[in-house]
Amino acid sequence: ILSGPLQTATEETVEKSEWIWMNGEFVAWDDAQVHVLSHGLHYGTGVFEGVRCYATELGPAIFRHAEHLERLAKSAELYYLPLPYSTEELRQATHELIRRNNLESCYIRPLAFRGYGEMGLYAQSAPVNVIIAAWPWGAYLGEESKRHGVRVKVSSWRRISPAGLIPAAKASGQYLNSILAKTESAKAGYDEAILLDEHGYVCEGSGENVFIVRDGVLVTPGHTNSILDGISRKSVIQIAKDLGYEVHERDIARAELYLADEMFLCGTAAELVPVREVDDHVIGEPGEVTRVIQAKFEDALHGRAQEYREWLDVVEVPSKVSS
Ligand code: PPE
Repeated sequence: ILSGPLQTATEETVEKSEWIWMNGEFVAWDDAQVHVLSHGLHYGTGVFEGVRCYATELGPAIFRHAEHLERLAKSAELYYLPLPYSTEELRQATHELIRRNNLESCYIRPLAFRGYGEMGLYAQSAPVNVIIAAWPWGAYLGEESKRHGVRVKVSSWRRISPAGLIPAAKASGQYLNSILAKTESAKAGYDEAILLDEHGYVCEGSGENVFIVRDGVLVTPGHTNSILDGISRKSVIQIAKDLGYEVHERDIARAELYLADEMFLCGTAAELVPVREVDDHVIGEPGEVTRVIQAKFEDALHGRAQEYREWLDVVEVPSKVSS
C-alpha cells in the first residue's frame, strides 16, 4: 500500500492563513479542496489574478483592486466562463477575507475555474467555481534582487501566439508556456526568462512586463506584442510620464535588450525589479531612471504617494484601540 504525503513540505511552501473564500463561503484553509475530475485541473480552464495588499497608514490597502477584478472578469468572458459573482461581490469578499485572516499585507489570488460535473471540451454544465485565497508572500524574485537586479535569459520558448491563445487573458492553461520558459531559465542558472513573440520581438518575463531605458527614454512592448496588459506596467507608465520621462510602446528587438542602458521587470508578485544581466551581457547595477521610478512605485504601493492614493482600495478593519 502506498502511503505518505503526496507532497513534501519545504521552506517554499505557501504560508497558510486561516480562511479561504470558496463559492461564497469561508472555508478553513485545509478544507478548501476540489474533486480530481474538476474540469480546470484537466484542461486548464481557469482564469486568475495576482493582487497585493499593503500595510499603509490608512490600514491594509489593496493596490488597484478594481483593475484586477475587471481583468479577471474580462479573462473569464474571453474563455466563456460565466462568473457567478459580480466584481463588487468579489471585492467585498476579499475585504472580509483579509479581515478574517487578520492580514495586513498579503498576496491575493482570486481564481475562477470550471469545476466538477462534466468532462470533455464543451462542458457547459460543469459549474464555474470561484475561490479567493490570501497569504503573506514576500518579494517574488527576492529582496536582494530589488536592490541589485536579476540575471535573465531570453527563452528558447516563444510566448503564446495570439493566433492560438489570448495573451491578454490571465488564464490558467496559458501558464504552461510561462512555466516552460521559467524552468528553462532556472535550470540554466538564471533568475528569470524573457519571452519573444513568433516574430522575434520582446514580449515579457514569465510573470512580469519588461521595460528598457535608452538615452533616458523608456521603451516597453505594446499590446500587439502578445503581452499581458499588466497593471504594474500601466502604473509604471503613468508614474514615468508624471515624472517627465518619455515612454514609448513599440516593438523591441532582442539585441536592444543587450544595448539598453537600463532594464527592469514589473509585476504584482515581483513588484519592480531591475535587470543587471541579459544573456550574459552586463547591464550593471540599477541605473538612475530605474531607481527613481522604483522608489515612486514603491511609494505608490505602500500608500506613501498622495498623488496615487486613488489606486488604493482600503480595507476597513475594526479599530484596535477601541477595545
Ligand atoms: N505578464 C505575465 C505573464 C504575468 O503573469 C504577470 C503577472 C504580468 C505580466 C504582470 O502583470 P501585473 O501583475 O498586472 O502587473 N503575474 C502574476 C502571477 C505570478 C505567478 O507566479 O503566479 C503576479 O505577478 O501576480
